[in-house]
Amino acid sequence: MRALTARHPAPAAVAGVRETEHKLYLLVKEEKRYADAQLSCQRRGGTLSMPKDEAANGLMAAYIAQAGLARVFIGINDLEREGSFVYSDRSPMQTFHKWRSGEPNNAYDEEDCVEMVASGGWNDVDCHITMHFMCEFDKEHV
Ligand SMILES: [Ca+2]
Ligand SMILES: [Ca+2]
Repeated sequence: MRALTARHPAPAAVAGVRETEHKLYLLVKEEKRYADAQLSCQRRGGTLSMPKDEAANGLMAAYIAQAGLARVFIGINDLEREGSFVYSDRSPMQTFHKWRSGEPNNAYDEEDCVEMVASGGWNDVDCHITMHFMCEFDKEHV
């Protein structure tokens, strides 16, 4: 049922789907904390979206902007080791990044999760705030 869930998500909860040759992206318009957002993506058979290159980052940013949203959780965090950011598949961040000016700043020593704003920039934020989020799915797995 994973494929069905990913390709035919509940209309009220989502704002369409974007796809590339290898991936599907799904913006979920439910406000959740980071951990609950990741669980929600996993239950659908995916993970929080991981912008690993310019193309993926641009696609995600356009999707957020077109949905009229200001920010969403994406699949990057430094929960395990402060300042050591990893993607939600646990792979370490490589050279590509889109941190906004002055970020990541780990404000109040409490920012271990990451949001993407509609311009495509990244900011570390508190994991316990709630916001919309974006999942991604490998096509070979859906
Ligand atoms: Ca941090
Ligand atoms: Ca920050």
